[in-house]
Amino acid sequence: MANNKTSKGKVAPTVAILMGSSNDWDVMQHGARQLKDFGVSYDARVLSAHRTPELLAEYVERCISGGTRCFIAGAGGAAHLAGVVAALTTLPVLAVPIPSKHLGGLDSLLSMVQMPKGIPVATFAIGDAGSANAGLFAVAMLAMSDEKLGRRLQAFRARQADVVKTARLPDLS
Ligand code: RP5
Repeated sequence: MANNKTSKGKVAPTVAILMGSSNDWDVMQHGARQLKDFGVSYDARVLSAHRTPELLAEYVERCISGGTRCFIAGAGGAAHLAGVVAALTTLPVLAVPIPSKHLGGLDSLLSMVQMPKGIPVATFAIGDAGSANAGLFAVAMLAMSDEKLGRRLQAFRARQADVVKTARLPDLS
């Protein structure tokens, strides 16, 4: 698992992926996978807004001073991790609601998407798709100032279009 390791050995990752529990990794790995596939350096790390608030603040500060461009934060339940990170930085914070045991992640989604006016977090879909899309959105933001990355993103989209164009449905028997 890519936990607590900075890919490509940089001082600060281009994208910092945070999650409230190691149990969130099953979902959060999908965003990490997108970043890895696009060659974007990332650091995936377990830090909790309520269990380790000081460590979280220290880490966010290290990322900011090291040149990190955005944060992806995944959490479940009363999911305040993304909001707390956003309170500590003006860098973009992308929020991934983790499916929860009792409410299926609706609690996580509402906790993230209902941030009070003034401290935004960009909230994605619950679960794997949201995590992957947060990774792809981070790539899209970075591609605004990186032509090569932009071309790779366009090629990725073209491959998806090809799958649809060549889709064949089975005949009825
Ligand atoms: C949050 O509480 C985590 O993001 C996790 O999704 C949820 C449950 O945590 P665990 O009990 O699985 O560690 O802090």
